[in-house]
Amino acid sequence: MAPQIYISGELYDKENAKISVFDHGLLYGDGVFEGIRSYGGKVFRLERHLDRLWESAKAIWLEIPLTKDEMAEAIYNTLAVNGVKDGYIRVVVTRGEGTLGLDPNRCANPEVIIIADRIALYPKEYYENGLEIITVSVMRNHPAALSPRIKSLNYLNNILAKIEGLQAGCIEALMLNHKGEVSECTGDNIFIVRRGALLTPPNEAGILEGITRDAVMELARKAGIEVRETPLTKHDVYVAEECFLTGSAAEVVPVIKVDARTIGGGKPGPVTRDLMARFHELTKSADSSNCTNHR
Ligand code: PXG
Repeated sequence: MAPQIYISGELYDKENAKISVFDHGLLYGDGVFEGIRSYGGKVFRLERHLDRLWESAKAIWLEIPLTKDEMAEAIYNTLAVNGVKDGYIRVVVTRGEGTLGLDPNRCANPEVIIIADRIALYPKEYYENGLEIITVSVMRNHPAALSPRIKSLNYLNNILAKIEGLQAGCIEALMLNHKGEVSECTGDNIFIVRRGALLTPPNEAGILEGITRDAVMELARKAGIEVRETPLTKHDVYVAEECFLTGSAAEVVPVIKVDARTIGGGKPGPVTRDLMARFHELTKSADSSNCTNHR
């Protein structure tokens, strides 16, 4: 059976899953999204993802035409119909079909799209040997222009950074904020280990408040590791004992080189490996405070 895509209350075969070329999501990047994981048929931290989606929508004056419960049900249905247990869920809410011109008031009905797909992971060797990343010249969006906390359909800032990283042979790229501080990568948050403590940039550094980031901070605290959200410079990263990235797609992935500097021993370090294992356990656990299961 062809993949079934949810669009505003109906399921369509992939070939017929289409929205208008007058949708402001396409014309202006006017909309919001979430990238979510499911493990063993359970959606990882669904409530947190829905909260963030609703917060992103609120920030752009977009009213999502469903309740959070209805959205959760639509997500679980889409997973079930597609027989996806371990997969990737993309939820998109666009401003909807309108007219040419920016005015969102011309868009009567936001469109809700849910795609449940298999997950394309990074190659296994990245988890075993670690990634090399570089700092790119593209600066993270200035929070006063477009807050990085909004997961909007305007991802050009990150795409330009990703291109620069790819051109240098790196699949992830580190972005600095308008103050020259470390913010995050194009689709992942960054952590370092310094004198045994786990450090990551705070919200004020202009980051997306990652749900994997939150989970990893919780796991670290439970394991007795000191965790601090604190501004970081490139220098802090270069001299770190360890470095890793977190994100729904990547989960926890070690970094062993930044701007051609070897981090720590040039191999995934003990804290990183411990947190990777703990995160893996968390995704397998049936804990309902961890994963919300509506079935
Ligand atoms: N920063 C940015 C800019 C992101 O886009 C993260 C950090 C990590 O957040 P989470 O909540 O995932 O831990 C992201 C996440 C996709 C895709 O399909 C993008 C993300 C996650 C999953 C899929 O492009 N971005």
